Amino acid sequence: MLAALIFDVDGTLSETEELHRNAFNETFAAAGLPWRWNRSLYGELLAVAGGKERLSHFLAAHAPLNPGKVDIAALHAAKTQRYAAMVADGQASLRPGVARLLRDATEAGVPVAIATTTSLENVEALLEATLGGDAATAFAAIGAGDVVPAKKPAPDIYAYVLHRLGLRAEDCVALEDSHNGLAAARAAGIATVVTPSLYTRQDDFGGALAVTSDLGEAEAPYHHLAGKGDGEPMVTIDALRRWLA
Ligand code: XBP
Ligand code: MG
Repeated sequence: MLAALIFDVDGTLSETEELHRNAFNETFAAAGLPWRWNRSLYGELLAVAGGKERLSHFLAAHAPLNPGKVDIAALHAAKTQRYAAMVADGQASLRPGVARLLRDATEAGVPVAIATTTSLENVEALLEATLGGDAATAFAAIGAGDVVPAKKPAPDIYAYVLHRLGLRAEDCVALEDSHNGLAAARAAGIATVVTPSLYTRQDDFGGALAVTSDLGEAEAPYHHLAGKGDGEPMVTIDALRRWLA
């Protein structure tokens, strides 16, 4: 039984975190704010999921300004505009095997869905730029951003998507790239395949159904890292059915 695939977005569909980081930094500069997030700091800040939540955390922990003087929602809205423009400009591409697995799912009649902490605006920009104008309509459910109050690692966004799909957790598979994402999916009861990304390679992926370098292509198989799928080339619908059984 494989009733649906539920994809994370940032780090899983695409290596987007450098674009998010650049969008934050450009937004700070345009607002005359002195902060610049380098890779090492951003790696630490990613422990807090969600851009607004990350900003609040940064202000509380690091920023020299009085947090009350910064309009986090307005700053984040400006960042979202910059990020979506970068994506529309072609600066993001899908990770190996993503388009193939999406096609595979469609051919097998397995619905696909999205569960992400980023905004719907950003998800639509990424899908349109990488898969074409109406790509979002191929997803049976999209759970994004603030539709739930508690972001990953809370299970809420996955519970929301399961509810929208009308499916049971044990019949679905989640695809994630981070410890926070894995924790969220697992807390919702969903078996999870992890493809670590730029900022998450050192994360703890204990409890994952499988951990592979990426989803794999026929001519460029994944590297198996843990769990199911050793000796196989790709994450496919057939493979997921076997791994879940
Ligand atoms: C991704 C995130 C997001 C992005 C920024 O987590 O944490 O916050 O970094 O996006 P996941 P926004 O892949 O687990 O969903 O600024 O739009 O929140
Ligand atoms: Mg992610």
